[in-house]
Parts: sequence; structure tokens; C-alpha cells
Amino acid sequence: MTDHTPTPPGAGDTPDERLPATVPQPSLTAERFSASPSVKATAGLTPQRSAGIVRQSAAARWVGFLTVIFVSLFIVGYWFYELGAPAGISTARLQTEIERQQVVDVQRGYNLYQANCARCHGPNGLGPNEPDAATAGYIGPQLNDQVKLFAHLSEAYLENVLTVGGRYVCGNAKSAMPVWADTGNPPGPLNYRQIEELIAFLRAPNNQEYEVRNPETNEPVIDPATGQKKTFRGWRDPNYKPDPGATPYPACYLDALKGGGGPGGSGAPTASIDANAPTLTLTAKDGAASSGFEPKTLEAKADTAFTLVFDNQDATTGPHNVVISDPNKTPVPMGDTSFFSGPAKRSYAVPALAAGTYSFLCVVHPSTMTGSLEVK
Ligand code: HEC
Ligand SMILES: [Cu+2]
Repeated sequence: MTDHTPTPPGAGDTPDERLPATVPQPSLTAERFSASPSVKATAGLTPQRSAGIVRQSAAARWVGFLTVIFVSLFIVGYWFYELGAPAGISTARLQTEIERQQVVDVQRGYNLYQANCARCHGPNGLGPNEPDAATAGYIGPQLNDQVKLFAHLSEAYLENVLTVGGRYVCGNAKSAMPVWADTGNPPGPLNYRQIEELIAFLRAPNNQEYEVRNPETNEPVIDPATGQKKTFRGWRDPNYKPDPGATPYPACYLDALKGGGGPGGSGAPTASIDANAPTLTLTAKDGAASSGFEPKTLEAKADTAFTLVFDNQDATTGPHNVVISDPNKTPVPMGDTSFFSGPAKRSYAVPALAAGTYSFLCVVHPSTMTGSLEVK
């Protein structure tokens, strides 16, 4: 290999011979690419390249199609998620959220009620009709009453009562019920959330069961007797409808207790006062809610009707009334025994009573304002 070795013949002596054999120009036959011949000519696409384009654009259309399907399904799915699927399959997301919040409010309202209101309105909201009213002396009116809950104890009314205090109820400036809302004048102890929670509890339906939660830890409270979670129900019957002819509940609950319909009234017609009948007098001095009636013992003659005069001189501790119960704890009919605020006097016609020991009490203050009536 010292000198020039001749190139073997046919191995591209000339540049021309080294070029690959020219591919004959294809005739573009694919019907689908029937662009004008001039375009085809300038594009100069090979069949492979055209086939590639066909495949590519088909894939692109698939991608587009699937994207549209995906987005549409997503919209439909989200629609149902947000607004609730038909036929009750699922509830709207916001509705579910509202219900959950409602339950939390009712549970907190229950604790607020037990801590602040139960001592006057009773743990069950029955006020003077609570089973232990005689010893506990609940002075607040009954709240757990379908007639009241139906329209009278509306959200707006409750908010006003809790903001203004008991004087909002019957206009009694000396009402025993204080202001609760911190927006009141003077400000009460509860903030606006607590007021909302209380209202949620007072208006909670009685067809739903709620867990009692520990106010501090928010853990469910376990009943030691049963080992089960403690629960409570709302008060309001959502299906309650007053009688069509019934008069709406009066603005002031005292009016509803008038006319013998109230506690102890027993619906007896008011007997007219006999001027010649003997008279007994009961007095409620200022602060009678704690000091009670004077005197604590009355004496009456057996089988003789008499007039009971109730001299309510108490201008500070709220309305009072007086009812007499026979030895079997049955109220003695003596007319309208509704509460009234002092100073004022009322007289009751008490019918002839058989001998025995009777009791009298103020339904608003049954633990302190009580005494006995000896009929001999
Ligand atoms: C110190 C006793 C007392 C406490 C505590 C109390 N209340 Fe009252 N409440 C009353 C009295 C008394 C009335 C009647 C008002 C009047 O005659 O002046 C009343 C009236 C009401 C009324 C109006 C009832 C009606 O028929 O219109 C509502 C509602 C009420 N209270 C809710 C509550 C709530 C809720 C709480 C707890 C935050 C509460 N009360 C705590 C004594 C109390
Ligand atoms: Cu009283």
C-alpha cells in the first residue's frame, strides 16, 4: 500500500454514480387528500408522510373527542355533587353543609339553654309544668309548647326577647328575665353566635335526635347508667298545625293564661263575688318571690263559700297568682287565676269546701310562695 490503488470499477468513480437511485415521483392517489394537483406537487409529500399525517390527525381528533367527553362528564358529575343527584340519591353539598352546621348549632344551643335558661324555664322548657316545678320553682313561662312554638316563638321574636330581655314579652319593666345578648342595653352575657345557637335549639324539630356534647371538649357525653351516648330531641313538632278556628297565640303569654285556661284555672266559669261571704286575705309583699305569701296559714269554715282577696303589693319580683289545691292536689275552681303584676288586688270566689287541709300556692313561685289552708 505504498502508492495509488485504483478504485474498483462501479464504486462511484463519478459523483453522479454515488447518488442513490432516484425514487420515482409517486402519484398521490389517496382520495382523501384530493387537494389541487398544484398543491400536491409543491407539498411533495411521500405516501408515508401522508399516511403519517392521516394517523396523526385521527389521533388528534380522538384526543379532542375524549377531552370533550371527559369535561362533559366532569360537569355533569360536579353538577350533581353541588346540587344533589335526582331521586334523592344525594343531597346538595351546600345543603349537607347547612344541615351539619344546624346540628352543631342545636347541640351547642342545648348546652347554653341548660346552663343559662333551665333554672327558670325548666330543663324541658315546661316552666311551671315541669314534673319537679313544685320544688324547683321555675319562674319562667313554658316555652316547650306547640302552640307557642308554631308561630309565637319565631326566630325574630326570640332574638328580640333575648336582646331586649323579659320586658319585651309583656312590657313588664321589672321582668325577672334579664337581657341575654351582648348587643342589648345593658349588654347581656351571650354573643351573637350563642344567641343563634340558642334559637336553633329552641326551634329544633322533635323528630330528630341530637347528641349531647360536652361544652368544653365537644366530646359526646356518655350516660353512665346505660353506657350509651346521651341524646336529646328538639321541642317543635314540624307537622303541628293549630286548629283552623284557633285564635293566634297572644303577644303576651299572660293573656293566654287568662280565662281559666292557665295552670290551676281548670276552665271553671268565674263565680261572681258574694258581698256577704266571709273574706280571707293573702298578701304578697315586695320581694314575695323569695319571702312568700303573708300569712302562710289561712283558716276557713267548712261548707261555707268565702271570698279570697289576693293583695299583690309586689312591684319588683314579677307576676304572681294564687291557686288552692284540695288534699288530693286537685285545684279548687275559683275563677280566673292567671298571673298578674303588682301592685294590684284580685278577689276570687272560693266555693264551700269540705273540712281538711288544703294548700295554696303561686304557680310562678311554687317553692317559696306557698302555704296551707285549714278548713274546719
Ligand atoms: C331569672 C329567670 C329566667 C332566666 C334565667 C331565663 N328566663 Fe326567659 N323568661 C323569664 C320570665 C319571668 C319570662 C316572662 C317575662 C315576663 O313576664 O316579664 C321569660 C320569658 C321568656 C321568653 C318569652 C316567652 C313567651 O311566651 O313569649 C323566652 C323566649 C325566654 N324567656 C327565653 C329564655 C332563654 C332562651 C333563656 C336562657 C338564655 C331564658 N329565657 C332565661 C325568666 C327567665
Ligand atoms: Cu309568685
